[in-house]
Amino acid sequence: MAFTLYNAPQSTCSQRVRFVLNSKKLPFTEVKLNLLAGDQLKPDYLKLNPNGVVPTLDHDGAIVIDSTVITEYLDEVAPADSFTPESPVARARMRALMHFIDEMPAASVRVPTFNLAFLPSFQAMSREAFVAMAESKPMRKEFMLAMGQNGFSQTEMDAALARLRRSYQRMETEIAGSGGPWLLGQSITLADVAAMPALVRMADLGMQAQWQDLPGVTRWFDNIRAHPSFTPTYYPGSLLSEKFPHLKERAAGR
Ligand SMILES: N[C@@H](CCC(=O)N[C@@H](CS)C(=O)NCC(=O)O)C(=O)O
Repeated sequence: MAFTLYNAPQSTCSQRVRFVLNSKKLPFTEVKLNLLAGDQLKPDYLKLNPNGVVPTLDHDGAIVIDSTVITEYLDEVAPADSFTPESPVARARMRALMHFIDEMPAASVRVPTFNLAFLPSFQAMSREAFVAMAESKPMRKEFMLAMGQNGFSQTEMDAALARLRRSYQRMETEIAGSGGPWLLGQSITLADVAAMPALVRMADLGMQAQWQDLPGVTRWFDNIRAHPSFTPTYYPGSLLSEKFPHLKERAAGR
């Protein structure tokens, strides 16, 4: 089986797929796209992924897109060390959680990410170049135009942070209900992998304190960072604070 992963080191969606590939010890060729330079919008890439986003998996010539779909696909074609529970009911719970995670924390984390990390790059562009870039994005045009070159408003930031906070609370409830330490109980599943990058991103943005009163989530976060696949997934250059030093200063409260 030959795998090529089109992705970006710092992309949260890509990190989910790298985690599963690494866990299953599936060798893969990594093609790194520069998202700020617009590699994901080039015609050849759009033929693979018409959404103009990463990740995209090429498995022996078969193209699979969307990170949650890719992780489920990998668990099907390489079922050893499964990330999917046995029973249909537990599988349904896992998939429902994955949908929740995509709609809530994974979507909401884009607001602080763009405001705190990417905005200076967009502010350096001319108005015309910014609008042209936004309009060329198949899925994120309105998101980019809503952010604009002044960034999301405080009201929009607060709303995103409130949605993230409710996501951590939901995780706490799931962990308590399943007995933990993972979302669905004793075994790590694709739902944990789906949630991982949003929390890593928020910690990288200096906002880990937002779940410090939630013991289940705090332990979950320690556990996923201690997982053997974490370090190969978050290889050097995978955190935004490595690329944007102003985030480190912010996280340090300077
Ligand atoms: N639902 C998609 C979302 C993919 C996505 O939003 N990818 C981001 C990086 S995490 C991206 O490529 N953004 C490029 C852009 O906004 O132009 C998935 O999970 O694969």
